[in-house]
Amino acid sequence: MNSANKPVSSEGRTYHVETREGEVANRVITVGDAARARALAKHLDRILFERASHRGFLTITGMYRGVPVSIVAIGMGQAMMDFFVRETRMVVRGPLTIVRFGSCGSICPAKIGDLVVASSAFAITRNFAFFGPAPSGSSGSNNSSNSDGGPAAREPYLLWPAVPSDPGLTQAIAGNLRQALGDAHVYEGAVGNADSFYGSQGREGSDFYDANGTLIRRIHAEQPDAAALEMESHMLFHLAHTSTGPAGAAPPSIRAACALMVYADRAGNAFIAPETSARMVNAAARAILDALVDDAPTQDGLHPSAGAV
Ligand code: R1P
Ligand code: URA
Repeated sequence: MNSANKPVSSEGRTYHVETREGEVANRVITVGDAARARALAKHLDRILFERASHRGFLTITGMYRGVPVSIVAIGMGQAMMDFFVRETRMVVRGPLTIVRFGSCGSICPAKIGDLVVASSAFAITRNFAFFGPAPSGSSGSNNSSNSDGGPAAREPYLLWPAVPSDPGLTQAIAGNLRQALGDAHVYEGAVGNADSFYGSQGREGSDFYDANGTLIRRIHAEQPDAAALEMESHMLFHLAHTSTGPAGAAPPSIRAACALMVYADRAGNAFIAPETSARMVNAAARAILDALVDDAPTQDGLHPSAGAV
């Protein structure tokens, strides 16, 4: 992207995440919620930089075992992951390693309190053409299959091919988590990145026509190793897979992995209690931080001004 396409402030900060060169480390853990970011940051030896942006991003940069690490809370959904990855890529020189530490609903034997490490991630998107209204001049209608909308309109949801995580980083994270939590509590599999918590994750309700009663069955049929559903991992893996910059670096310039705490057991309606999720973050924090600093062959481009918190 040429600089005209990079919206930055007069201070050189990206428009949405609000970081600039020297403030973000080459090793990053990204989470959904700011409280999780702060809980992880308690495991750092030292905090060098912190900024909450006007668009809901929180970046905390510090040192872990003598290595710079950033923790970035991004909120929810593919668009926020896209902002975060692209704007972070703009301000970090050299290779970038990103680990998502999120939460998910389990569609495998993993139970609330277990973790799922993503071997790959695929996208699940609502197929708007299916729901209509049909293009003018055709006879399709709302709340039924829009049969005039072409082949893509026949399914209410589109399942996109899985993109693998970085294998070395993924194995390092899975190995560390098994040591920390026990083999029985760590699962590996494909993660479905849905564009909604509701319709495209197969949650049925009567307020909207979602046509999703058989969606989870279809996911298992088309992606047999599917283990969990959430909302950001495929965008992360896709952008890592397509990363080319910065200039001079051999693509892909981003390596990515993802570990997810099971918050919902989709075989039933159970959802995690807040005290259990806080315990899980603390139990998994060092496993993930250690994998990130041990495994990633990245350079550290932190600028001394990052010390000015
Ligand atoms: C939905 O409740 C959110 O939780 C999951 C989903 O991906 C979505 O962002 O992850 P986080 O806990 O990391 O936000
Ligand atoms: N996050 C999701 O996206 N889905 C769940 O079921 C739980 C957490």
